[in-house]
Amino acid sequence: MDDQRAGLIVRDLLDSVKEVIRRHGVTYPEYRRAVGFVLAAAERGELPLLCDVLLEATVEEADGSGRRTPGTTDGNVEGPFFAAGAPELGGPRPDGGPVPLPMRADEPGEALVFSGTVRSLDGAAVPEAVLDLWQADADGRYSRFAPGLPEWNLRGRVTTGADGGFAVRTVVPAPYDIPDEPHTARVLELLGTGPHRPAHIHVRLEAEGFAPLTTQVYFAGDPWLEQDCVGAARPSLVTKLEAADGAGYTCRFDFVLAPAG
Ligand code: MBD
Ligand code: FE
Repeated sequence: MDDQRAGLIVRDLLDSVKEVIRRHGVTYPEYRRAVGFVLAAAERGELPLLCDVLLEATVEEADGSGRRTPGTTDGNVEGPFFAAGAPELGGPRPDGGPVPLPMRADEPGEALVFSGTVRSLDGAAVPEAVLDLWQADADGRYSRFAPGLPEWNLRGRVTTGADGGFAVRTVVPAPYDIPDEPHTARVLELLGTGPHRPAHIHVRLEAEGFAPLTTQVYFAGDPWLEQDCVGAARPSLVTKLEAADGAGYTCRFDFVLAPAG
């Protein structure tokens, strides 16, 4: 971004904020309190969460990169919990079984096999596509951000096979709540938005010759799909949890990538 564009945006942003200050006759104590609120949120490390919850879905919409091509999978917000460098889990197993995401021996929650394909717009399989997956555990916690979880718990990179297929074994993620993040929760309370996100699995997809895709997969019937505090959940990204023979669930999602450039 060049300085001219940055200057334009900063000027417009300030004009909007000043207009609100004037319209409401904001008082000195209110102003000091607002500055203190932002400072305290920053000191607690909440700013990435707060900004993503309040603004990222709008940025994703306005930017629109990677989801302009009709017929390709919609993008979705990355959120504050991506971590680069997740373990490489490789391609499909010779026996066709799902590749387990790193998890605890006694990982809580319902077992889930998440599988699908990666294809191009013409329906051709995309082999060697890399899916970088990350999700909350059954308590709604993300490793590397919540204390007490193994570093890469429920995070990993898998590669599609010759038929464009992938399959991972994980657990059903819990809807994400924001109860332990007081500043973000407070803003959502003031807005009258609940502190909930529908359960979801994040994915960053990369394949040679294709535009990278950052998106999320949601589950039908989730009570928070219509009240996502981030405003990001989309019907096109909803899949269905099916009870598996034996125990747990399966779900499928077929991704369609746009050509690079
Ligand atoms: C999340 O888990 C998330 O995915 C987003 C976008 C914002 C807050 C929490
Ligand atoms: Fe998330």
